[in-house]
Amino acid sequence: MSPVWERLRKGLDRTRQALWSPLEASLAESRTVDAQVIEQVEEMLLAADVGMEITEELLVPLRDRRALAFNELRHELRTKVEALLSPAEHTLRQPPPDSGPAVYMFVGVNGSGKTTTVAKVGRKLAFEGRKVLLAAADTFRAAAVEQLTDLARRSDLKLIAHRAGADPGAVVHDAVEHAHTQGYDVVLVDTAGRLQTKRPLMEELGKVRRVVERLQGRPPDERILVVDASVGQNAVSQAHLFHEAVGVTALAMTKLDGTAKGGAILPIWHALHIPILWVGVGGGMDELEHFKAAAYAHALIGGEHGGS
Ligand SMILES: Nc1nc2c(ncn2[C@@H]2O[C@H](COP(=O)(O)OP(=O)(O)OP(=O)(O)O)[C@@H](O)[C@H]2O)c(=O)[nH]1
Ligand SMILES: [Mg+2]
Repeated sequence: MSPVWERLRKGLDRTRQALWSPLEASLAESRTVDAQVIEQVEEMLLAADVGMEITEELLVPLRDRRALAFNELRHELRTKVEALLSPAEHTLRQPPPDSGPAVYMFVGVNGSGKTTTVAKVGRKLAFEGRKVLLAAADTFRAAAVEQLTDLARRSDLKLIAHRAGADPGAVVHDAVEHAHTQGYDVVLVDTAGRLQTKRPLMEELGKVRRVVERLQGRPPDERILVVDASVGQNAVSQAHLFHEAVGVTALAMTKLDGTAKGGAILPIWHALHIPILWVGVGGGMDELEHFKAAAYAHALIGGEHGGS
């Protein structure tokens, strides 16, 4: 059993339990699936925020099956979820050789997990042997700069920061130049997430993108939208908003551990077709996993590998 799957499974405990525990009573009586069980599965998938369209897509082929055992139902669902999501798997886009550092920009609404994810990703990449520089381009609050500074120090990562209130574009300018002269492989850019002042934020993000473009001759190699999984399908409107500003190229879904709505990844992928890089399964610095459709399907649907 893969440790990634284990950790993801633990992260999705709440979603999976909410999904299956109400069914246990009916299933104790009968091991084959009838229309009533399918109806219950439908309700549970909807409650996990899988959405009407995908729920139907998952269940329609199962409705007419005769004498379907519960384990087979799970197996079918798991296979289907995996098939739907495998095109969403993605690995970080690398710049061509000798074209300067890879720059990855993280955007998203307030509290979605940007700063934490930047630090987690920084650790992962450093662990893989890459020379990583963080850019504290959320200069909106002093606390934001302090938070990233603290996370960087604890993970032994280098950081470029200016004082609070400084121009985020200037921070990123310094960071990318520093990365060039000092031979860093990767620059991870943390940005502000306040939406109350929506227009200035979006302009600010557009400017950060342009600063990178000017220095590198190309925009940030990934513009990663960080989404709190517990917002469920609201993620779709968030994505449209940020897409306009920076052209989102990938997603990181955080806090899958803190929600019973972990099924939302399915309708989000279906609506946006933005690939998914990582899923966050806890606040700890190592609690970020590469998104793998098979691991996610197992974690969501359970069964095999040790039951629900
Ligand atoms: N349980 C859990 N908590 C997470 C995860 N990712 C982030 N958090 C927590 O979510 C909270 C907000 O995370 P931040 O990284 O500060 O979010 P942010 O998007 O930078 O927030 P702003 O800078 O205010 O916009 C923190 O308490 C994190 O520890 C996750 O995958 N699981
Ligand atoms: Mg932050």
